[in-house]
Amino acid sequence: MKFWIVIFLALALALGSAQGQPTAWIQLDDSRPEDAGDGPAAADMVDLYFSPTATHMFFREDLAALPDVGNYTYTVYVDFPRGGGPVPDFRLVHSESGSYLEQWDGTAWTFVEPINVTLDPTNTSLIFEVSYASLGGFNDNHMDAHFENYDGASSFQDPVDRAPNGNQPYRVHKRAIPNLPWPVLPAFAGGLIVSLLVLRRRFLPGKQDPPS
Ligand SMILES: [Ca+2]
Ligand SMILES: [Ca+2]
Repeated sequence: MKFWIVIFLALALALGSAQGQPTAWIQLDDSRPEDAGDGPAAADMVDLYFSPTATHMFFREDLAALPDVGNYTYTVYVDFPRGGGPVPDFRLVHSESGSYLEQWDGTAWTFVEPINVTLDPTNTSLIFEVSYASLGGFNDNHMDAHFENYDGASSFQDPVDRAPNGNQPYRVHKRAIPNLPWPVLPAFAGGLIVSLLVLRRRFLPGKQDPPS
C-alpha cells in the first residue's frame, strides 16, 4: 500500500510541475531601469519582468496603479531573429475586447489565439502568458521584447508609455533562461522513472536468494 501512496504523491508532484506556473522572475532592465511617472498611472510601467517555464513564457508589467482596460491597451511585442529585421513577429494584447496573441504577416497584424492575462492586484501587475508552441518555439539564441501601452481601449494609435524608453528592446538570451524549455520535460520524466524504480525496489519485497 505504501508503494502506491508514494506513486500517487510522485504523480501529483509531476502534474503540479507540469502546470508550469512562474516561480522566478527575471527583471528586464538591461541597465535601463524603466521610469515611473512617464505616463498616466494606470498605464505607467515601473518594473518589467520575464519568466520561462517548461512550456510557456510569462511577461509581467508592474504598473503605478491598477490597469484600466476601458481606457488603455496593454501590449508586449516579441521579436525573434528568424523573423528578420527589427520588426516584431508577435504581439500580446490585453484590452477591453479581450486578451489575445497576434502575428505580423508582413503587412498587418493577424489574430492567432486568445491568451491568458492575469492581474496581481497586490503589485498592480499584469501577467501575460503565451506558449512557446504558439510562437513557433524558442529556437533562436535570443529574443527581443518591448512593452507598449496605448491610450484608448483596443487602440494602437497613441502610445502613453513604452518600456524600455527609446527605440531599443529588452534582449533575453536563451542561455540566461535557467530552465530551458525543451530539455526540462524529458529530464523530468527520466528523473521520475528512475525515482519510481528506486522506490519500487525499496517498498516491494524482492526475490529471496536461494539458500546456499
Ligand atoms: Ca513608465
Ligand atoms: Ca517608459
